[in-house]
Amino acid sequence: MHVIILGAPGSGKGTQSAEIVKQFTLEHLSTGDMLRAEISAGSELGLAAKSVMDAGDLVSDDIILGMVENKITANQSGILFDGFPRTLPQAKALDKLLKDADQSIHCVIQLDVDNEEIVERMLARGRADDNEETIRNRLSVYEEQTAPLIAYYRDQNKLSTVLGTGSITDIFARIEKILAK
Ligand code: B4P
Repeated sequence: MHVIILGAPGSGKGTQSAEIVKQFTLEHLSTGDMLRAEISAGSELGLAAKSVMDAGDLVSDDIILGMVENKITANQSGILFDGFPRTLPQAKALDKLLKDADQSIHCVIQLDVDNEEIVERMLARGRADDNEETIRNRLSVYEEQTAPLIAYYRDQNKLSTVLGTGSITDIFARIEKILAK
């Protein structure tokens, strides 16, 4: 089983992913975490990604696809994709990689949270890329480049939208119901 968790920046993808992998046998693949690990390691890729992330923009599809390809082809159990894909070219490349291995995405969980709550949460989180100007840019980049994935997966009958507000436990209970099917 391969699952995608989709949603605006700060909608709680990472938070819910941590809960999901406790209950389901899925490998957690977070492109955000992978990029932050590259930055911490001071790698060339990390250096290139840092300024893009600090500005609230998306790292290039080539860098992202280069980073995830081996993880996807090596996986045996099923993957929880967190923060990937974030653009239509990434989604199409993922479909192709899985198709070549006779696999596919089973389910896409979209976390629905309004922008005001998102801004509040991210300001409280206080990560390096969590200042108000960057957050506003990330939200508009999301609308332009990532939100079209909602229709992409809805058209394939793979999309489930989950209300992403309330307690972490309540939100997870909503997700668990969908994944248990
Ligand atoms: P990500 O690491 O994916 O992070 P995110 O979208 O900001 O956050 P997420 O939705 O996981 O929210 P979280 O659980 O932390 O991306 C960071 C950057 O990396 C991107 O902007 C981009 O530059 C780059 N990038 C990553 N993947 C890429 C790709 N595929 N292509 C191109 N670029 C890519 O939750 C947010 C906060 O809310 C936390 O403080 C949490 O504690 C709190 N929270 C969570 N649930 C809550 C709840 N129910 N109630 C109250 N607070 C809650």
